[in-house]
Amino acid sequence: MSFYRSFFLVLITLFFTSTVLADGSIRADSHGPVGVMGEHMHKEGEWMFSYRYMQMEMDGNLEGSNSLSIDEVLQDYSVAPEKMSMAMHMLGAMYAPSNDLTLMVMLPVVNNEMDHSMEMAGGMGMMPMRSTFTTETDGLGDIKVGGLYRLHETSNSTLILNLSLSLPTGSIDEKDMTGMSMGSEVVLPYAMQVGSGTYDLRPGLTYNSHQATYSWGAQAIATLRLDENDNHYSLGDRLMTTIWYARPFAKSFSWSVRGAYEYWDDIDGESSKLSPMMKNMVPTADPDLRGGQRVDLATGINWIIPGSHSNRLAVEFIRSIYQDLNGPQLETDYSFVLGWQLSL
Ligand SMILES: [Cu+2]
Repeated sequence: MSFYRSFFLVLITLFFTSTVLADGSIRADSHGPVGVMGEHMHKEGEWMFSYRYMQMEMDGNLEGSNSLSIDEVLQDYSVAPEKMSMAMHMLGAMYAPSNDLTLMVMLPVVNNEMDHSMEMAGGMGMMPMRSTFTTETDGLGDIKVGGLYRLHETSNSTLILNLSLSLPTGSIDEKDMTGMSMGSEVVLPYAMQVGSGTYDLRPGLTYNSHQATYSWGAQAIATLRLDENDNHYSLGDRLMTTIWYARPFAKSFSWSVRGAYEYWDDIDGESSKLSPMMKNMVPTADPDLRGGQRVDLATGINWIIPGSHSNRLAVEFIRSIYQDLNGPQLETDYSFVLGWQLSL
């Protein structure tokens, strides 16, 4: 066999191999880690439906980056938040009317639970009395509608403009009994509400790069409150930035590592549904003790279910490694996200 002939055979083999790879095997890391949203686009005419379950666990109080014990919080307040668990079911749909534009809608259903310790002053010469109580809220959260616009593309990278609007569909009047409400239901502090009550603009940028053996991406999304809600406050603006690295393995899997930084402001205004005295009794009712910043590290796995290139399962575990909070404010320990995605 002549040199030219073998060279030609190798070229043809390479050509068909790369065609098969580009055509037949969609990589699991063609979508980012499941905790990142709006990070991939679709081809014209494609639909995607998704379900995500997200849970965040908060435990203990921080003032700045220093831990405060329950006893320390109770020196200044009669109620101290101890733990909070936030669960979210999120349904999503994506549709691409063209290769340059992907539309998306996200519908969250939220469940919040907060455990508190409470101290009531005892009578003359008596010890103060400690007790605990839990409040719970749930319901439809704020629906988000928006789009992803392709700003720039090369053979292995994409730059996306993210723009969505968060609608005030979630309630800001959620009530429950508290340890101090004498058996009646009262409107709960800010963190227990399931909605923001405001129209929020969410602009952002996402960059994706796909190489032969790995991929990486980065995203920054801001949440800007456009107005004041019916209870005369608006939650603080937020900035979320994240960067990730992913590698395919075992044909239909990929694993990822990700870092994230999030900053959020205090609340503007003060809820007209909370008694002004309440912020002296419990820190969660103080609009000036809601802001902070946090650094997270995450690791996850994406899996394309073999046999059907349109079905994906993914999981991501997120650990908070640094926080600086206007406190006393509850500290985030960890969260996780489970997701299922179906492309049509
Ligand atoms: Cu999608």
